[in-house]
Amino acid sequence: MSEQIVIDPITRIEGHLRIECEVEDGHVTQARSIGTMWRGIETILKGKDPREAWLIAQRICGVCTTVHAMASVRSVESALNLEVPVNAQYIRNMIVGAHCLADNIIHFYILSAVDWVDIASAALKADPKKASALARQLSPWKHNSFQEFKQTQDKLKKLIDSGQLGPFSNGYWGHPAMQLEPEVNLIAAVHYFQALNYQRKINKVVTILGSKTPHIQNLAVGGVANPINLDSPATLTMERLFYIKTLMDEVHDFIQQVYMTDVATIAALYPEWCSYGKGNGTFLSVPEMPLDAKGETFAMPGGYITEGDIANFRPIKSFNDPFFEDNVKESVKHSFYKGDWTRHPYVSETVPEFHDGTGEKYSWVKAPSFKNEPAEVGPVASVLAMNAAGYQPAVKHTKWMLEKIGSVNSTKQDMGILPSTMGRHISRAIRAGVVQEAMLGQWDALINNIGSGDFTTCNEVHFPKGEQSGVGVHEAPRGTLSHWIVIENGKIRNYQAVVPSTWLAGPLGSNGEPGYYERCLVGNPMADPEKPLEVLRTVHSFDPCMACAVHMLDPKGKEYSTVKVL
Ligand code: NFE
Ligand code: MG
Repeated sequence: MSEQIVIDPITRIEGHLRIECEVEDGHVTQARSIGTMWRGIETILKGKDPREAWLIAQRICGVCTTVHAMASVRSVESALNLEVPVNAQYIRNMIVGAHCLADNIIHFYILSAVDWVDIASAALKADPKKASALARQLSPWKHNSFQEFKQTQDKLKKLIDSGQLGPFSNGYWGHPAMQLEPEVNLIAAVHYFQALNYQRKINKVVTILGSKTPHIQNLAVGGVANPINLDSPATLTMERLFYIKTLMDEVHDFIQQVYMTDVATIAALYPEWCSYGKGNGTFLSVPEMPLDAKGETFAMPGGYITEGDIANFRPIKSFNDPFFEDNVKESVKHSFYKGDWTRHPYVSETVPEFHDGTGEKYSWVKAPSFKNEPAEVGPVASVLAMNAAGYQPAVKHTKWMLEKIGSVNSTKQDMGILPSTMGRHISRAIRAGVVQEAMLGQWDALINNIGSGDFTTCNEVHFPKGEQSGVGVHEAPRGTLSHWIVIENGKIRNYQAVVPSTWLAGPLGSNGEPGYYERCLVGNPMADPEKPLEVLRTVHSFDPCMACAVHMLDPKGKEYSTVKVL
């Protein structure tokens, strides 16, 4: 017998997402992903000065706050063929890296670990002595002491006794799909609280370089607005740069000894989740952390993979690689926008037209495609591409994670597990290892370049008469982000953002192919349709951000649905 399940809203994500599933014999047979909110930022940008686009565009989201700023300045730079001083690239790259690590830490511990980790079991059943000993066996992390474990467990018990569970309210505690031993649950709970501290530390790097976060203030089309002056305290002094280095070093240990270790351990103990949630085998990522003024060499490679085989890797070589620029399209056949078209972003439009959702159009999210096919963007795509390119830090961290998983559950693992629900967490952790190394490399490069006497941080901008178009790409924490700008006589004529969560949360495409969440939910088990934990696992593995995906509120504040917190 088939049953329909509706989860609306999905919680522990950014924004408003509704998932509808058909369930038969304990498995999902069909799913629909529905973005229930529109914001219209692309429309606001029309007619503005391209130099201020990034300040508006980064308001698309307050989670991936820096990424739209980056993609936006890069789109204008691409349209104008404007070079960016290497100091500015290094400073931007450190912001990109630090933001990504903060985002990865928050996503795993705060937003998704509770899909796998039973907090009530950690509080009430775990032996803190055994848990601390196991944690020390798994990792050299210095904060795995018995005292730390005992204190955290006491704190959790107090929360439960008070009846006010705060962030742990309404979790699926005791759900049959929760499989971890109480001690492993306690390890993750201890690290949950530590994670709050480490995401703050790495976010300080973004704040110091960007002047504030969320929503940095230091970018400029053509570079950055941080003057480098070794004497003035108002600017990037050596003292500040060394403080940033200290913060990056502290977080370095947390990433490998805690985050990567915990993801590997939990992945090892849920092996079946390395086979649920697979996509169509098409992956798209772009290179990140440019190392030269033109954006032609990068610290981290990216590219396109088909048929799930890294032998089919086709690199995307530069910010202006026509292979990327020519092959991205968006369809609105199933989205709440006027018309029924599939267009390239330079000639695309965003004209809202709400339908009740019972017909062909059922979501505010558009459906992007690459070479006329949906593609998975995000950490799996990035990690596969970096391995395909033979990029050594990625090869090393991938090997480390796969071996760690194998050492916990005594199996031999290969990269085939990555495109899956659990594989997205594994890939995000691998990528975090790569990002933190690359970020430290950017710090060295900046110090060396300043040492050679180059203090330049911004190039001048001139807008020629006539029309220019450009794409700004960025490999954001949730995947490939691109901003597409058409400039006419110095003003924005068209602006389109094609965003990671648009690639993933989109509805059916123009040929009827399912969107990525829709595709990956099919086949998921469901032990108890009243408590659809397994659906949350797969949806959360993508780290949805609906503000990014749809970039409005009904101006009359009309109620579309009622909310029940799960
Ligand atoms: Ni609002 Fe985002 C990231 C972008 S969307 S979080 O990362 O771009 O997927
Ligand atoms: Mg868009």
